[in-house]
Amino acid sequence: MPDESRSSVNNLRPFWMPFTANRQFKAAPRMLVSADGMYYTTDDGRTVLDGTAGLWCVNAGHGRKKIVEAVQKQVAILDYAPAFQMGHPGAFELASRLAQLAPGDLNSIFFCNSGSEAVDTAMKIAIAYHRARGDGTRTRIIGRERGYHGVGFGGISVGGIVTNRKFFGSLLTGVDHLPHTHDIAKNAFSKGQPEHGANLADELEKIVTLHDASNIAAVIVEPLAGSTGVLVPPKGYLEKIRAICDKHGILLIFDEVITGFGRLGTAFGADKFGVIPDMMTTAKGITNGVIPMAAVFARDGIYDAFMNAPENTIELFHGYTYSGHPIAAAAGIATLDVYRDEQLFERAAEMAPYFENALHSLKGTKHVIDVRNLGLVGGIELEPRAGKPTARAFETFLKAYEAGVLIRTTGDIIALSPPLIIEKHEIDRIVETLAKILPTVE
Ligand code: PXG
Repeated sequence: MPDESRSSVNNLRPFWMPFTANRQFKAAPRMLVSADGMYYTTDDGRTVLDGTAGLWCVNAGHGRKKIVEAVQKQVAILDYAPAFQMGHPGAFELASRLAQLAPGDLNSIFFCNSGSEAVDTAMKIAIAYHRARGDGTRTRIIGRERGYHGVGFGGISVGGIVTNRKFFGSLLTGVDHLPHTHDIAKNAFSKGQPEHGANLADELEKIVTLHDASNIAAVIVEPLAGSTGVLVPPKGYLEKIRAICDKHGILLIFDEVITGFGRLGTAFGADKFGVIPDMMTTAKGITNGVIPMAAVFARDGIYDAFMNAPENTIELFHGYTYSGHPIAAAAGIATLDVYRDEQLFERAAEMAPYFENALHSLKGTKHVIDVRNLGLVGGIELEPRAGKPTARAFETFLKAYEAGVLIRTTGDIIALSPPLIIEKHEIDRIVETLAKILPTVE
């Protein structure tokens, strides 16, 4: 068998890598072996500036001592406690801390292990909530084109990415989709929220007319769509969605897996946009990416609706072996401490204008057809290479990595989401690297 490995100890064949061009990667691996602060180190000893906070999760930067120590301490004290019919203090403490951080009365926290699980959980809670109130025909869930809600069957069904859906059969029934809000013709090079597109929220009224409100449980949207290329909500759009949901008794779920924990310069996207949903799904930054964890936040009225069942009965038949895992809970508490002590959400807000100006300096650079941003999220859209969509962006990603800067690409869009500790000179380095590379890409 040919040796597919660059490293003498590892054969690269057995690991079926997620969302990866496996053969391309294994032919020329990009291997990260350590990380500290804003930087990764590769197996060939190079330093790479992390322009993406891992996968949008390492909001406080890498190797944070307080989080590392909390995990080390917890694993030695209580490695695991059953999640069903038993408890441990860490999960209650973290839930209380999260409830304090959340806007409005999003005070009930259901722990999961990934954003995908959080989405499934929120969808199930929405349907079961209506049923618990005697409104059992409300089962439909409305997502959005270009939405990303993870890869469970629930998430891909309400999500709007064709490649994530088309290989997987009939998906979940009873879903529908709002149109996406991306409109370069009207909104190209918008700084912050674009002017045009609030009217797209009116499409929800049409969907309600089609199915009737009595059949609709919830609407789920990312307040800012991350994975499909940084789609910032048009001014007034989320407010309209909220109003239409209220009018028809439909729950509004914000998928805050990316926008939660400071990414937009506030604790949650809900805070940034001043629109409070009925549930929020979160993950990633909840533990700074250190240990897998996710959480669904539900408003008081949702939790309370389940608490009318006879005592001693389980109110919600749902949960995971690792819901509120002790080590994840310890990581979560330490992470919230770091965010608070270093005022990282505020820091993100302070750094956002510099980030915005730096990114928009790429207007006029070869291939760039749009730049958009909010908080510490940036999207740079490239004109696709004729007949070869995604190739140009992927080549840019490879060249940036060679030049020591980690970016993400989705389709022909470069997505930037650096740790919230990023310094101005590091923002400059990312932008200068792109300015240098893009003209060299075919
Ligand atoms: N909802 C949203 C809004 C997400 O962004 C998920 C759910 C699913 O989370 P899990 O933990 O199941 O992966 C996500 C995940 C990227 C990228 O580069 C984005 C995600 C994951 C990996 C890569 O755009 N988002």
